[in-house]
Amino acid sequence: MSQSTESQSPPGLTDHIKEAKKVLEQNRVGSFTKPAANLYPYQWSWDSAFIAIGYAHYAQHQAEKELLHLFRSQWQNGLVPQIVFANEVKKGTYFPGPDFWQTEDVEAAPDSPRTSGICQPPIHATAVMHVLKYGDDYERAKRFAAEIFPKLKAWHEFLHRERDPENEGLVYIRHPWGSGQDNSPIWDAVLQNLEISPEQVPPYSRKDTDLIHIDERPSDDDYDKYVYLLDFFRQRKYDEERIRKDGCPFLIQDVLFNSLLCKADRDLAEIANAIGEKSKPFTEQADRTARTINDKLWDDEHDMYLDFDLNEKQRVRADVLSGFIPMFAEIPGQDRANRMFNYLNTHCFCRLDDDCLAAPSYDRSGPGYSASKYWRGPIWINMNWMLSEGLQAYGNKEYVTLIRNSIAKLTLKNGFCEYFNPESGEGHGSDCFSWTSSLLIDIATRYDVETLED
Ligand code: 9WN
Repeated sequence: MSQSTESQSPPGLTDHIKEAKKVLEQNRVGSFTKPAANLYPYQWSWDSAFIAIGYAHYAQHQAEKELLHLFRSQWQNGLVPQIVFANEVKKGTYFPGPDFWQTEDVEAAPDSPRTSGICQPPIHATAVMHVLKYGDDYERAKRFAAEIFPKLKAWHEFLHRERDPENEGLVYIRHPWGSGQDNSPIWDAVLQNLEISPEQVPPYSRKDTDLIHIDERPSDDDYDKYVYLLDFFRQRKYDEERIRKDGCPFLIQDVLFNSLLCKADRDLAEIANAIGEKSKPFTEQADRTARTINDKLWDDEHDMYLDFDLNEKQRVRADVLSGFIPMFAEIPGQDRANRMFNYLNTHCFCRLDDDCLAAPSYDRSGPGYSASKYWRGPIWINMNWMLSEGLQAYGNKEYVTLIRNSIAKLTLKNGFCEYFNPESGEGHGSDCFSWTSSLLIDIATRYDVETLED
């Protein structure tokens, strides 16, 4: 049973979808798809979920393989690692590679392939739901859902058990990489307050700046802090309780991560219904997370949701696009959604009446905004994909169309880049980026989007 609402794509777009499929094919390594050929040569957790969302429309088996490959490396405690390394990739290609993470001494971690020791936002149940909805063989999709269900359940249980010590309904992340938005201004204050001396940073050498100009990537100072945190975890053998008790300096309840968990718990409830399992525990958990996000993370002064720093015991002021993502999980009521929309629909992000591209990752008037620097302004396709799905639920049709057309225009003009300059549309970071391609496929398949001729 396919519920795909295949739209009649305008000619330019049909070829463009073909190009997007080519990117995924080129980035595929056996059972998984790399985010990008050179910059990211392994399997990344949330990338694979976004990639499966595209595959669901035309290569259901590939979507299933992608997710099953990731969950094959799930830790025994339920953690789904941010990176699954591949034994075939030449050592030293990416930093930090498997030897740096040292997970071989951790009982819960798999021996081969090795993995990193943090995790990324839990959008996997949402991707599985996409396969159930849009895959062309529903019976097969149900068998796949039944196979992956216990693994998804263990993943969500890990997060609620290990990352929510006060049992509040909100989980924490302990590294900027855990948010998926590595270089976001959200982390500025926390990282600035983290004072470390050079001898506290183990020797390392960056690889990312061999490929991408440093101006677009995090600073060396930030990288030292990323590495310091990583070392803090590996010294404690990734034991969550020890990490907390020993005063982990980065403990954040992140809006994006928790919104995606809430959405994923709702999707897990739907998956449970489809395969005859109990759905109530997941619905209850999602309701609890939604309530706490509304009570604790909503900022009445700034009309958006903000992260909460557990060490400083306060919200972190950074007006980033992810502050609107609770709409993706339908967490805010209509009134809050309207207030967020009124802010989004200003020059700070992109105003419907201006001829702009929607939507930058950070308020244009925010301190340190940059149109080309990683997570500090550029347009990311995954964030806008989630935002457009969320806005649609609240009836902001025109803006949803603006976002979807921006995605089509940006990728048609500039290729399937990792991120885009919101002023010029120029592509940045890696080219041939997998989730940019897969989400274009999803949008162009499900909705009518315009071509470049405007
Ligand atoms: C670290 C792979 C990943 C994405 C993240 C993005 C970037 C890695 C890096 O690339 O992060 O995880 O080396 O900068 O920020 O969202 O999953 O595409």
